[in-house]
Amino acid sequence: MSDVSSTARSGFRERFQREPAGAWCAPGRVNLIGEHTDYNDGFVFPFAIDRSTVVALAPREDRTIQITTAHTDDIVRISLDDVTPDAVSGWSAYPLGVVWALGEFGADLSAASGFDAHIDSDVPIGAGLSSSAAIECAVSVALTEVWQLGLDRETLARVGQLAENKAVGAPTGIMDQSASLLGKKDAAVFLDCRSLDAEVIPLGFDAAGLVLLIINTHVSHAHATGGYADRRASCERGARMMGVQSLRDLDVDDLERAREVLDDETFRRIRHILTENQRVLDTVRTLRLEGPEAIGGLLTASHVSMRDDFEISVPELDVAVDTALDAGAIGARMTGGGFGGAAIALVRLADQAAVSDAVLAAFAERGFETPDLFTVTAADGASRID
Ligand code: GAF
Repeated sequence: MSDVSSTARSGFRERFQREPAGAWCAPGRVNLIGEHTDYNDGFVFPFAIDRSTVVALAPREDRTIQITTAHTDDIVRISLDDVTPDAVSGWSAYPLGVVWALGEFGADLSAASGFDAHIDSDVPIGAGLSSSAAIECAVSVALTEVWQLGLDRETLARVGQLAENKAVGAPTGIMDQSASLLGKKDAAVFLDCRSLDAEVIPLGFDAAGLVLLIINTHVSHAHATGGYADRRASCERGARMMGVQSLRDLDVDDLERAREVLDDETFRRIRHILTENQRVLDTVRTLRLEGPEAIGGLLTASHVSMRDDFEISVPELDVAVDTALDAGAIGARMTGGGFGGAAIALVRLADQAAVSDAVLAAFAERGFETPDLFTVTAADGASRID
């Protein structure tokens, strides 16, 4: 993090030939459990990770916005008066989408200054660790302070989600931005996506001698296209056919009726959501009562449900999960929207090397691209960096 913090500032100086007014950071997230439940008004249990996006920013005297990133030589320049979802594209849709969305949430930008901003990040892109939410949240906390908007974090999560839905075009839920904004060190965020009530729950991994291993398969995924939107549509269709406003209005006791009312595919999609909501509740309860060693089976059951019922896994994720479990992980699952990205494995520190070696060997044996393996810890949410 400290590296990105200093490279974001030095990148700003190089690109804009002046000092930034400040730097703001927002973490990526890993979802421990509760997948595709957020846009169904359900429960999720993600945590902010120790990998962040940093935006170094300074206001301007005029209404021009200039944004650069460490990942390209582009400089995107636009007037504050011209920022709409249709006017933005590519990587700049994330920060500029936030500018537009702040206005949609009541921020009065009629007298706001333009700004120069430089973005740097050590959240891996395309790994299912929410590099996009990290950009949105870093920009929204920066502009909230610089423009003195006084918006709370729940609103900023909605701002990021709106930017993603309308400017980027991905029909995603509220989980990623909530984790990035509300995360706390060594804890996960238990979020009710209907009420947006959030509770921070200590994980206790370190004290239990556990680590959370990320296995980035490098299989790329994009939520603005294909499978993600298709799964969301299935859930909405299932809710309509069951006569409820959202799948949150159902629980596992409704599965028998769902089996009668729904076609087989829609039934399996809905079974994933209803059982996943229950697994989130069970994970939170188990963590509290028995500690993190006891949640492994729930993580693995979540993977099986995503593989067989929701059908959003890919062979690389299945091999990562199965191999990690065979090599001693106490639980493992794909994380994020699916169709690629990363798996997580909850592993005893003493087994970390054996699990990593086994996964690398299994990927090599099948001719899969070599995965990246690294651990993450739960970190604080978005903030200004002093
Ligand atoms: C992606 C989305 F952005 C989230 O809103 C969530 O739906 C997740 O996929 C699946 O749980 O990260």
